[in-house]
Amino acid sequence: MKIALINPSVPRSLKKENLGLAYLSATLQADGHQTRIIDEIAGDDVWQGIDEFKPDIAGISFMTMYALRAYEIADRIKEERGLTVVMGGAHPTAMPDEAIQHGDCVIRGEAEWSFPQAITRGKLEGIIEPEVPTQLDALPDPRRDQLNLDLYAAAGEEIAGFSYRTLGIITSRGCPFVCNYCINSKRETQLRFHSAERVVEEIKYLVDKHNIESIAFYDELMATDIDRFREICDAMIAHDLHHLKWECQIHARRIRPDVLRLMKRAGCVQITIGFESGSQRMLDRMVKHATVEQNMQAARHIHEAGLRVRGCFIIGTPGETEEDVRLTQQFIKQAEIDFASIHYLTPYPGTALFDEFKDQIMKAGVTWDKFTAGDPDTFNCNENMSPALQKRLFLQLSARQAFRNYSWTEMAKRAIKNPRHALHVVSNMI
Ligand code: B12
Ligand code: SF4
Repeated sequence: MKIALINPSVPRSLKKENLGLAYLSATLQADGHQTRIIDEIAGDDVWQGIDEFKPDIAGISFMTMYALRAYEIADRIKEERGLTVVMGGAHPTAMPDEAIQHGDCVIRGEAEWSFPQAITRGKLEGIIEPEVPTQLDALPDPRRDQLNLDLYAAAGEEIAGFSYRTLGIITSRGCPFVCNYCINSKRETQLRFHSAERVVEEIKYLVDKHNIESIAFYDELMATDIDRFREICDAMIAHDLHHLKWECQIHARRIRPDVLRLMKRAGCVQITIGFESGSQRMLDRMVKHATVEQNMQAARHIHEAGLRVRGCFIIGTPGETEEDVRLTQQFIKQAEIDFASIHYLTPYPGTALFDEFKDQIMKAGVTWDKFTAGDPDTFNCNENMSPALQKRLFLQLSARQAFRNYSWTEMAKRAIKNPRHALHVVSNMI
């Protein structure tokens, strides 16, 4: 069979490669199918791609913010080309009954084994529960060569004022924590890992073929298995890959000074932590399983190891007040966060938070394209602060951080790209 794997794009798409499709392509090909990734984010035209490749099946991948575009593509493919349409990714997994209205089949969760199996059984219809891969190393190497990786590498990543040619890698799947705004609050799958050997092979491929200067670990959380994480760091040093600059996401409770020192030797420059709030009441409401003190201590240890701290913070948690936001601001200052990313709380489908507000969200008639975590009007879960107040607090926090977060050149680039937003930020600083 010929299968087109489609990655839709929307105006707010980030230029980051969809590795899920590259993984799927690999197992489909191993089963004897022909595949092509049609990637709108990389500038591919879906209709031209379909006309050239002439697939039997169109697979579409999307998270919530891409759902409207994905449905538009799916409806047109069914109407005009009459192909079998299969959908997967975070949004169809969370909202299968909605997605199935636009296609023949939804495969929920990780579909490397289930997609080819469903084709073999001739059963590409309805909602399919996946057979989740248990051994990640048993999966063939993702078909990165079907993605325009040079374009993605060139889009780069800015760390500490420098922009590096960067590509991503996934070394593990799953997370042991259950934060209520994250899909792991409802996910039942186990934590699984690629071996350090496999990770190093993939990194070497990206260095040799795409000349990367930096690697982005797309894992939900690194260092969940400290021994394996040490093995990865040791292997990067042993294979001379520690010239790569990298950052990764770690939970505050998994920060250990000895591991931080090893990470620095292996090329790590920055660690991202979802601190989320400076108020213990809010951390408990989010089910963060961390205390403000643990968060503060994690930041201290990271700085002591000579690494930078990127902190993620959320505004708009149910019950949050202006005083809680002030505590967050105080935390950012006291912990000397090097780069603060501020987001509005967004109840993504597939999370415990979404379930809590589901009826109101559906009644409010929100549109999925707003689910970017950058829009205070998406849906307000907070009873104490209006969207307008949240926006003001968001801009104040962001503006105070701007000079720490970005180099002058990066700020100038951003101001040229979006002058109205720049003016807005500056006016909030005054
Ligand atoms: C890496 C990652 C990113 C990366 C790269 C994204 C990318 N291009 O793939 C970056 C950092 C850029 C990113 C950004 C965002 N992300 Co993100 N991200 C992840 C993360 C941690 C891992 C994704 C991943 O690579 N998994 C491994 C691969 C193998 O799995 P996969 O991509 O899901 O693909 C598998 C299945 O989904 C399925 N599948 C996928 N496509 C298809 C298609 C078909 C036809 C079939 C049958 C199956 C199928 O099979 C694949 C193979 O197993 C997930 C968490 C998670 N567990 O999914 C969040 C996650 C996907 N992200 C999320 C969000 C919200 C975002 C942002 C909107 C938030 C933000 N502001 O930061 C932005 C938006 C980016 C943009 N503007 O384009 C949410 C999505 C929730 C939702 N309902 O939409 C998740 C689930 C995290 C969460 N909050 O719980 N993200
Ligand atoms: S620690 Fe991160 S990945 Fe894990 S449940 Fe919380 S938000 Fe999700």
